[in-house]
Amino acid sequence: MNRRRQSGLIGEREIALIGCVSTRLTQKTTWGDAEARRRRATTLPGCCSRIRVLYYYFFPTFRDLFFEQKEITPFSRYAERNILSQEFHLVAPDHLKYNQPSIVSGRTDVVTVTPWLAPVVWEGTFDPVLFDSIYKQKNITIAATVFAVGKYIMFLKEFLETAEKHFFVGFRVHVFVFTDRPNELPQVKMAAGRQLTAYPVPSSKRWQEISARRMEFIQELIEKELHKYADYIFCLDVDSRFHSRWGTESLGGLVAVVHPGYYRADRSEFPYERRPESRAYVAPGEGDFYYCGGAFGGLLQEVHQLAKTCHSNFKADATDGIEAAWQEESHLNRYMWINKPSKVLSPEYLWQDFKNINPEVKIIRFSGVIKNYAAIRPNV
Ligand code: UD2
Repeated sequence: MNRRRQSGLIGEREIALIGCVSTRLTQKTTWGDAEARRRRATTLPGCCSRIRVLYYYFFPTFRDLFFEQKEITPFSRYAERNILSQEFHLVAPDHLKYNQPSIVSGRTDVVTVTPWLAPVVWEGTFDPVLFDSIYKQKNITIAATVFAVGKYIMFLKEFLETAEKHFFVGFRVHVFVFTDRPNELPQVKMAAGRQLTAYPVPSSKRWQEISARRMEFIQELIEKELHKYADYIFCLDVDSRFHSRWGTESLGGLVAVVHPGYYRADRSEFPYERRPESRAYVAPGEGDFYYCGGAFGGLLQEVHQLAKTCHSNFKADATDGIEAAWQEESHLNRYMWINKPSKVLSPEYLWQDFKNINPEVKIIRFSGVIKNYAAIRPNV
């Protein structure tokens, strides 16, 4: 992250860049001399540019895309497909029949919107038919990453088989398995439009390292491969299985899942990193929710920014001789405190099999299986 972005100052170069995005996002343009720029700024298009400056500045994704020339390049195709309409322009097919929505009746036992007005997705808050019909028209590709390093490969078969039944059924899905045992990939029959790719990674003697390096490899995968064709990405724990629908209702800019172990707890009990020396530090009295490290996602550009930030903060911490309490989960929680998720998924989207089900949880979509840590991790 450079100083300019940290300080929030907007220079003439940025204004010039923003001025040209409406014609072609990836094109580098110069606006001539300072006088010409000043003249344009006083005309109607100039005013529009200024409004756009403010708009993009307050929406970090687009600010990054347009302000950081270096970061535009790998995402050029992505940018050309117009991120704005991809995410915000929801076109329903004409004559689609679905249940009449209401703004006065619905779920009253749970909160369905955050204080920054992001939806919190619970069963009964969305219409799956409507959602799928909207996203079918967008012809999207969803990537999923899952790490199966060492003995964790044993969880992969059930993860993949249940994903076939419940995870974005009917959509184009590309699952990437990061593993040190590519030859042990299970045979799972995948539906048309869905595929599986092994991505070799080194093994490790420390589970903490495996968990923590996920952000680095996710960043790498997006930069090397996914930017060419994927729209959304979800990053999931392998020691889990799907039980019911996880679909288009979960799509959003930056998407986080509230941890099933802490959603009823006071924020003072959240296991955030509490040492100020760490870049994952969250101070007492701060933090919205405690989010899972085992499931997060969103638009490719957003997840790239998240992975890159968490990876670089984790690395900088390591140089200073500190590892956050819950590795990348701690860094993710710090990131989400500052960069608010645009969609929050309820603990239906990552439950834990050892927990009793609470009455507000009407459906379990995805859950972590019970496991014997001592038997499967490379270290204790
Ligand atoms: C929690 C998080 C997990 C991570 C971890 C802290 C949830 C549900 N889980 O789970 O995402 O943030 O705390 O680091 O939020 N893995 C391997 N091989 C190994 C060890 C781990 O492939 O030897 C991968 C695998 O994909 C696994 C993930 O790393 O699902 C997380 O490891 P874990 O499940 O052992 O961590 P856990 O249960 O503490």
